[in-house]
Amino acid sequence: MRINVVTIFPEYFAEPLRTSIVGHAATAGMAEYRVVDLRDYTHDKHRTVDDEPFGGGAGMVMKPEPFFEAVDEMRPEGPIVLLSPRGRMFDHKKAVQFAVEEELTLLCGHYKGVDERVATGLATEELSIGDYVLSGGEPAALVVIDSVVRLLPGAMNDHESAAGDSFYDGLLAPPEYTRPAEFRGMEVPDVLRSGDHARVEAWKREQAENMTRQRRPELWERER
Ligand code: JA5
Repeated sequence: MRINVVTIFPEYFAEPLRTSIVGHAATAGMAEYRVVDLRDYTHDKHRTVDDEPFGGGAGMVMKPEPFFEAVDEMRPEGPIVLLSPRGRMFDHKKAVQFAVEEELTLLCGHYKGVDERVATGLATEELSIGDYVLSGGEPAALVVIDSVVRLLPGAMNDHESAAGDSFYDGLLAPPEYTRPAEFRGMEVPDVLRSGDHARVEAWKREQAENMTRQRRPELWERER
């Protein structure tokens, strides 16, 4: 899968895209990242990407032309996503949709926002990763990349495997423990050390259900 990113901070992506599962996917040829500098698609000496808003108001707005020219040159197939707090909420279902695409393009805004014509005339969808303000779309783009790339076939080894993740079957994952069996007075539940596989699986299921009901009632209702 090819993932394109348009940003005024290409360096923001360098280390994350070389690290962990996302980095391994590229090394192993399952993912290819193309990060382009929005300023390379400007035509003035100062490489200007923003301008004053029509109708006045504080702050600057990102100009449409560099985004359109960057995407024109990439000729991408598949979804073109503008990361924006106004977008529909990104979730695991959307990550699965993206993971079966051949190509995904992510547009990162900055300043007060992006000219609306980027949202309506260039992006195929607008997505948010949560109800909080970011200074730009870059952290959100990395979140989308991570959640999508780890789903690509072969991206994860058996230890990391996507099966059993929170959200894999719509429930939060049950608690996990490793050695030591007792640590600072806190004990690992006996059932997990019983060696009784059926009891262990029943306990995990029950824990996942209780955890989901208590912490994420809206997920629990969706599941039923
Ligand atoms: C802010 C100018 O989904 C959370 C997000 C917040 C935020 C995003 S995505 N983009 C921007 C932005 O601020 O471009």
